[in-house]
Amino acid sequence: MKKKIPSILIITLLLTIGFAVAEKQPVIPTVPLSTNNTTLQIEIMNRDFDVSYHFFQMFGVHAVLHNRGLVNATAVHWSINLKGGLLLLGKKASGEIQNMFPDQSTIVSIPLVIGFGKTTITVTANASNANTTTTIRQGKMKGLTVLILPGSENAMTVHLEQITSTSKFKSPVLLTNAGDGSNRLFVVEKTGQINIIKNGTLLNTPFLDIATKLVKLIPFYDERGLLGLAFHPNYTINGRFFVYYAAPTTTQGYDHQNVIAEYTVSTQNPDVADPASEKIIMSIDAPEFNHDGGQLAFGPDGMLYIGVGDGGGEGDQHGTIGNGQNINTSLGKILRIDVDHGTPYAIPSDNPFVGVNGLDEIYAYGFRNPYRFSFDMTTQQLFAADVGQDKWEEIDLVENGHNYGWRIMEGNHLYDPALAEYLHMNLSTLTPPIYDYSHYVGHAIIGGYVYRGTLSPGLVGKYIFADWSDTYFQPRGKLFYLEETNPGSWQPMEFKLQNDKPLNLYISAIGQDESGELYLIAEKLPGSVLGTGSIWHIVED
Ligand SMILES: [Ca+2]
Repeated sequence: MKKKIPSILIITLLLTIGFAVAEKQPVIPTVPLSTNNTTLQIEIMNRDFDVSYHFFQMFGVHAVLHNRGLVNATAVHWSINLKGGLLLLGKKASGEIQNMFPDQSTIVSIPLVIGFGKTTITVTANASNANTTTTIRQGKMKGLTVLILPGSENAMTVHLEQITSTSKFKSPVLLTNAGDGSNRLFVVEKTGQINIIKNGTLLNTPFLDIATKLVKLIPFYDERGLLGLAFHPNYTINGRFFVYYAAPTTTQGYDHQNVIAEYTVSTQNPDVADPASEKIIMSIDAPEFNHDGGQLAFGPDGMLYIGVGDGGGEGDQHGTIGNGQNINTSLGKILRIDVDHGTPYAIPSDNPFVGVNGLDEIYAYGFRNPYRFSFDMTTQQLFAADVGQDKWEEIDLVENGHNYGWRIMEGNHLYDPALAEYLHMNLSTLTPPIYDYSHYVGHAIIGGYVYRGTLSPGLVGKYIFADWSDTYFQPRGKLFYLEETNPGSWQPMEFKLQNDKPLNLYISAIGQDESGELYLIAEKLPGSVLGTGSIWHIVED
């Protein structure tokens, strides 16, 4: 080394050895953190102010190493290599971390990359007590920045075909069907409208507009509004359907109430509902504006399932034990009711808390914000996506009476283990997610569906889901799938997209039509000020 300028020397040194930043205090886990066989997990991610607040981490290439095993990983050797494109600076970096605690995340980087064009990023890590793990992703270099392109290595490729490209939806949150053979798509806008797309055309008159019943929404970002719609399994005969929306409340100390209401279709026109037919089924006071859940779905048992958030704020701090673990509140639950009996409903006799302490409506508990869930049309399994707090997003296979852990757990990770102690609860009684991913990958999981359509045979049996965006400030939604490669073993993949183009959209939902085809519901800007919402058919390449 004969460099005479010290700063050049430092930069050269950094580029050669890279650096690693520990981001998390060690915790001692008492439950398995992961079903992964390997201990080390690598995620290559986009960095920006939103994640790091470190200006210089906007540049370069960054990966998070995660120790998902139950023991310390020692002598963790890592390397990052870039190949391809016009690369002027920052080809590789490597380093060693002496010790990684279970559940510890550490960011490793090539701090400065200067280049243009597509590049292949290979990150490898091994430890004295863990096998070599490699993750490969494609990136696009634009001078000082490197954008990670969609798609895991060896992932399937899909393309998106826009439906009614001229229409601009305001905060679309849901797309569903009536199951009546009409093949109409029902698109719900958070602002209170249910629209119909019939034979590819958006009808001028909404099916239903309940804007006047809603709380006043915050224009730029709100989690409240019209969030849920489900048609009765015998809709063709009885014309009944159900909605979930945020209405004002008069209860002291609460922000709004989430209302589950029944409507019926007009007797004259199948494309409009009868606005005067409303029957309130249930009202749930919510203390904060956020974490509203909102999914409604009829199960294969004919019961109505309802996703209710934990009441909002952050960290589930309402009440002495929060709401997720409080079996005497609807908040933080998936409820199950029988809307064909009773007034206004009956309780299915096999709900877990019938005849014992606990709210009879509860089907499963320990959720933070089960914003979207669905039943597999074939296996009838209930897949729920629970939006996480600050670190982990999760997918749960929901079963009668199970406890999914929030706020003791966030994904597979301890969040408030003291609460388990306080409740004298053994952590082994909690049901872990089938998959979780960190906030380095995305910020809010958007639950989807198991594909059971016919136009994309390669997608059959895969659970297709999304993430809203990996940053609040840019529309960087991602589309994923989860495949059960062996019983109980779920393999996650991010879809590759045709032409390698990032979506440049915030994803707000996945929708399903009568034949099992799936749709992406997304917007360019969150909020209801501008109508930037669009709908895309997801098609295998
Ligand atoms: Ca009870």
